[in-house]
Amino acid sequence: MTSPIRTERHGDVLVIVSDSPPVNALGAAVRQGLEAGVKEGVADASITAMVIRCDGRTFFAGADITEFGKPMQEPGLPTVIDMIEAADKPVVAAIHGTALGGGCEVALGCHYRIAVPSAKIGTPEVKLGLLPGAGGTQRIPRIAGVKLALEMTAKGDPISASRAKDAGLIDRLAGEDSLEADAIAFAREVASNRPLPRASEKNVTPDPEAVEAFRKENARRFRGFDAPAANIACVEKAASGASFADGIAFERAEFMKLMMGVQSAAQRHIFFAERQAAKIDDVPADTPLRPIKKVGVIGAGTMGGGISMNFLSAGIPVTIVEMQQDALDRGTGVIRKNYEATAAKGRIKPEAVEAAMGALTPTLSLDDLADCDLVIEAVYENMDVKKELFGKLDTIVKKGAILASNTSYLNVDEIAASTGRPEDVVGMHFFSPANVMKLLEVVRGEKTAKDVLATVMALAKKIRKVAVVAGVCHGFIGNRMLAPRQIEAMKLLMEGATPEQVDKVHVAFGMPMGPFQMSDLAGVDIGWHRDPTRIESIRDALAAEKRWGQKTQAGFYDYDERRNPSPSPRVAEIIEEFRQKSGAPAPREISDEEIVERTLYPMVNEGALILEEGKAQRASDIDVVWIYGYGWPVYRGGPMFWAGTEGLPKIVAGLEKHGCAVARSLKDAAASGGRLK
Ligand code: T1G
Repeated sequence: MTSPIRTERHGDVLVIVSDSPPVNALGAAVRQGLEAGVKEGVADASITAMVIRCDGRTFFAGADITEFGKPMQEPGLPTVIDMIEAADKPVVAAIHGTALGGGCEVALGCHYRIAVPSAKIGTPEVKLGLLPGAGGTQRIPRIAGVKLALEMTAKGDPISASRAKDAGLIDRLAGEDSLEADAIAFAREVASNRPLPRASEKNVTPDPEAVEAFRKENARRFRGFDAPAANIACVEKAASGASFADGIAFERAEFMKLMMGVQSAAQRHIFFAERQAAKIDDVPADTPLRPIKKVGVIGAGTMGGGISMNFLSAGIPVTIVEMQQDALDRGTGVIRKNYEATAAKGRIKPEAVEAAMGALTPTLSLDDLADCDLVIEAVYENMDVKKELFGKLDTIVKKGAILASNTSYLNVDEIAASTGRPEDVVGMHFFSPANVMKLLEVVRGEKTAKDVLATVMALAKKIRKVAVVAGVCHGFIGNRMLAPRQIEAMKLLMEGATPEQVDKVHVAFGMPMGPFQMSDLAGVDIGWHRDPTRIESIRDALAAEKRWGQKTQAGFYDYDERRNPSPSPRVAEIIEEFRQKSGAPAPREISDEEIVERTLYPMVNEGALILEEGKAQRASDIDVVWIYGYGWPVYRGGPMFWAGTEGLPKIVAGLEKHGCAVARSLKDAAASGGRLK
């Protein structure tokens, strides 16, 4: 097999080139080729300097994550990097694209770094539950100081080439289209520099205050994660006066601990699961896409406004329709306010606000949607309303346009049947707030055309959503699994648990909030029959007293004017009244373990049923839904991955203990020692 690495001589400069699509990951062949290339340059007396660069879209984007968990083939990345740094001739890293993880570490092992202005460098290992394991935690602080090293390693976000240059991580900026030539010229310029600058030989300026401050200000963000603390500890070690060798030994030990841990396995699982979710097994990757140049959104409420923003922010014009002028004005006003708030935080430029608002066309007439390539309805969640609307759209919108419903539960096939073009109908279920939440459930109707699906999946990536294909069933994937969780949570109240106890267990598990906090946020009155005299559940009793959640400063909790929750004595009374009225047994002590078994295990069971019915393509898709739609802790890998780490036999036993009908596939997988696929 030919090596992905070749060497090219440019006079007295040897250029070592990696050509290993898709991202020049530093797999064994690349490492072996790099090592051979540098050795060639060192051994050749006619070579005065070397350049390392990559073909394709990016400089090395990191270690090859697919190799993790397998026996490591020599040479290891640290060995290659140390060899580069120890070379007695200058080695220049020529960076484009994203020099990430091990890629960043290779660059830092080089004596000099040159990058195109559009390049980014970073150490995102923490997002995989890891840390830079090839010297990054020791070299970055030696070059750029403790503060930036903490930001880069413990948060994992890449920085721009210009910021990297200001910090000394990049020595020079190249022309956007002349990287190789500029790198060769730069190599010639430094060829006779001695001593060669080696990051490992620099000292770190201690900054204990910065470390403590960083820990404090990120405590909430890092809650539950192992990797951030390990990254901080490695940078702290580098700044402790320890030798580079001791720092490396510490880094290696911390890296191995993380690599062997469940959290990193979970986060690596999600890394690949998210990319796998973008693939539809029976839709070829080269399916021609329908061009989407103009989008129509019907409904300018919270959802319609948020949905519109996704497209406006991606530079796609939106025509937004409402029935009444005041609702339309309110809706467009909220969109502007959201953009202005983002600009005020410096996250977008003021001119981006005007560009987005300039691409928004408000109207009261559906006829103005005639030339849209995609129309998304976000109107009242009622089947009759949606069927009537789609019937009208069928007569207005041009042929070939995609008609999408943002419904979160309803039958997309039934909606499609109200048009003469069911093949053009699809569900696009955004999660509130639609301009923030990354998940998009793409609901595939019986007749939805393959190019419609391919188009929507590609569009999702363009508007920076994580899309997962769901089949038509009540609640699709996410909300369908939410249902048994909420039902069991309500039953637990009848049996003696309190809302705050159930929520506390979920928050301790790593969820952003528990079932009752979520109800109060979304609205206790969502889906309520609105008849205060008809009280058939605890929820009805709350809704009847206008305890609709945060919006009425009372729901399962009481709220002060700043929406801070506190346990509600009135809710405790309501539960007690309801318990007595329904003749339920006296309340009992309920363990946290039982709360997990009763509320999380049924979600796994529902996920197994979803897979049995073919309403999700794969178990990992279900994990992606829950990570990006509901904030399931990524370090637990999603409900289905977590079930595997819990042990399927334990899940099945827990479900049976509480009288839950266990899905056949779950039972079989538990019995065979397999897993849900
Ligand atoms: N290893 C293996 N495959 C990778 C990969 C990697 N590092 N990065 C991407 N891929 C695959 C990906 O699965 C997909 O495959 C294809 O490349 C395109 O990716 C020792 C231990 C670089 C910003 O964490 O952030 O170095 O689906 O769809 O949107 O300290 O990929 O086509 O078959 O994401 O243009 C650290 C992870 C590793 C970077 C490009 N590095 N990658 O984004 O394309 S750990 C990372 C990314 C490490 C060292 C440590 C992104 C990207 P397929 P894509 P993209």
